[in-house]
Amino acid sequence: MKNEKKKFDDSENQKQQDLKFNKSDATNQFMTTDQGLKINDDNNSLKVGERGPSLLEDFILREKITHFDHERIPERIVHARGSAAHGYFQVYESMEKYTKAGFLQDPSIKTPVFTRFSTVAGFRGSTDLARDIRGFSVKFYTEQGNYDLVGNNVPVFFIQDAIKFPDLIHAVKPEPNNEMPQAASAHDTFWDFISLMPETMHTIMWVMSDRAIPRSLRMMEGFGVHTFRFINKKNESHFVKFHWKPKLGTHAVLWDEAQKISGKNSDFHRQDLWESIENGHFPEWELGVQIIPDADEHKFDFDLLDPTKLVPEELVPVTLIGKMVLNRNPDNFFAETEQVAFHPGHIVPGIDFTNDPLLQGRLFSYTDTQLSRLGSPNFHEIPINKTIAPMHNNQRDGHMRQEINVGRVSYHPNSLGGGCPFQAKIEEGGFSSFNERIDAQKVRDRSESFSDHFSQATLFFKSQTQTEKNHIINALRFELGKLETLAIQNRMLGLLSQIDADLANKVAEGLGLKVPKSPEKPMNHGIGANADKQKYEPKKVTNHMKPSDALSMLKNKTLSKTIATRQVAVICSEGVDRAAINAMKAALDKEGASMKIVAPHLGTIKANDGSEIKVDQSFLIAASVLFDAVYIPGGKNIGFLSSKPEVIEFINEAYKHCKVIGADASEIFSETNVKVQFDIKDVTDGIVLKANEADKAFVKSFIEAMGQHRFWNREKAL
Ligand code: HDD
Repeated sequence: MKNEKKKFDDSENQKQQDLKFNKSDATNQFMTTDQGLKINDDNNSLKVGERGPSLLEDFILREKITHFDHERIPERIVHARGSAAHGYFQVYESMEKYTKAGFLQDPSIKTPVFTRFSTVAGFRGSTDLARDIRGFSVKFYTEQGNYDLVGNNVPVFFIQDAIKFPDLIHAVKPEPNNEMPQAASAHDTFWDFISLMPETMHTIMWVMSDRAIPRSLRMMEGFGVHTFRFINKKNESHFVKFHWKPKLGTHAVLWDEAQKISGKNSDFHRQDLWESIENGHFPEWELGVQIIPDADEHKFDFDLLDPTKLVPEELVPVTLIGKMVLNRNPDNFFAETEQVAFHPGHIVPGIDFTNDPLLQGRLFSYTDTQLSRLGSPNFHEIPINKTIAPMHNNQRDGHMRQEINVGRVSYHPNSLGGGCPFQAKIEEGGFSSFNERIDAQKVRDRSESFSDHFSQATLFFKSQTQTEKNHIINALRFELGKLETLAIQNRMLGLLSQIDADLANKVAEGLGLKVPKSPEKPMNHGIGANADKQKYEPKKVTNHMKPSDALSMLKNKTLSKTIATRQVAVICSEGVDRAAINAMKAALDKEGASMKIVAPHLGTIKANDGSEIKVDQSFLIAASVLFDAVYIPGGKNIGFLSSKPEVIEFINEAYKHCKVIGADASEIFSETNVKVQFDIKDVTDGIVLKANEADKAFVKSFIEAMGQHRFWNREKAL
């Protein structure tokens, strides 16, 4: 049996080989039917005469149309909209002290991964920029079998028990009578459910924050959410929380921007991921772990098994243990991104579950959903899902079975097959569940340690900067403002008042309502009919948690000053200063950022030195929301551009969204909302002006300002 174990010296290549085996490339090939028959005419069906009816006999037509009719499979019930890429994971140093997981031992091994990002609520064709949690699923093709880390870009979840998942999803999906709204939580059914389930409050704070509208999939954190276990060779267990930290920092857009991007380019995130990989800017994340000794399980004010809670990084620091690089786009969206099947139950020795009741329910749901989506228990044979580890068992047959199992033995134990396939001892890599002792009564209940629904919601809100708080308040004003039912708005205000009085008052002000003096007690709805109501009374356990900088995107700016892969719109017309464009381009290239020439028409424009400049986008196509910064070079074009309504709108919008705007001449702003401060050294408002033609510091100041990303002082106080 030992001979069976293949050696994977370079396992990244191994997965690529596996996929290649199934790849089809039609270059220089004849067109054939599915049976390999060469096709002579793919443009006309078989008819009785040129103008006559088609013949049933036309097996070529029937085969083609039949296949077409069955091209669609059911989309994922949640996380239907997704984008994915291949890459690898590499551990920095052996984690053997904590886990025996093979892929976490050897820094020289690159484990192939396939990573899929998604939104939760929208259909497969919905916009990327919906306000929503993002899925962050990583399939590690390890030599011990597939390991899937199926997480989100938010470290907590709405509900505590999987039995409420169908309710949550029914509530957030488009309403069933009229299938509206698409990919949006701003409607009555969602907030009806939320307002009756106080346990959702912590996650609601995250979803109302800018985390729910990322600038790029490459600029999001990821979280395993649940507490898992690491198990080492000595069978010792440690609790572990997983984090993905993006090298480009965590960034978001504004809600006004998100809505406009959805109209201008609903594939904004998908395209951004695709193009950055095509251009060789491979997105990278570091894998972080918070490790908690088993003995400390009950040391916290919250329950480690409660998925609505996070472990503040200030209490247990995140240790970075490896990196993931995404360096290859899929060849075929359907075959890979659509057919990939993740499952939190795909684990390897060295990693194990905890009794988090949400995780326990997930362990059932994912295989079940693949059966209806991919249509067969053989979904593991689809190339993207296939393990690179040797795979042998006695499972047989089923729809679309690919494997041809030889021999007469398909049972265990057997003597006719020499006892094969063998069971593996633990030392041989056999999986064995952590033997946690459990001694309890069978109950349909929840632990009292799960009943603090507000402390961490408050912690999150309090940890934000004023700008971020304002965005949360406005998000709630938007979402609740769209509701038709006053009672739901009032219930929500009641719940918000338990999180933070200022938050509740400001949201109420925006809704033209008052925070109720004695909020309705929603837990009377969200518990079992015979439950002890006293026990379920939501508690606010602690106020002693200090604000956590790690929870704020603006305070927690590790490595985020980079402007790599950021896009600058360069607004031009005839007579533009070529040298100015060249200088900016050289500086941006050096930083890994890029520019697009935006002009009144496509084709080319003539620069001041008579040379031709290729236009990337016309004013009709471009919009400031699709860029990170704007630059208006000098030359004869300034006079023409400064009165153009499209240019004024472009600049005003970039200004409103607090983006960096650079210009060679202040006249460009004459008709815009931009307030130019004439102290050119001062770029605290993100407006960077060239002092004169010889101003060498200008480009540098522009790049530095871009590193600050947004200038929030332009936003008005609420
Ligand atoms: Fe789930 C898909 C993440 C709770 C049931 N889930 C899905 C995906 C992600 C998550 C990222 C998309 C996978 C992909 O890209 O194909 N889900 C989570 C997280 C949860 C969570 C982080 C809580 C911590 N999920 C959850 C519960 C249930 C499900 C409680 C059911 C009881 N999730 C599913 C599913 C999906 C799914 C219905 C839909 C498509 C799929 O699995 O393959 O089984």
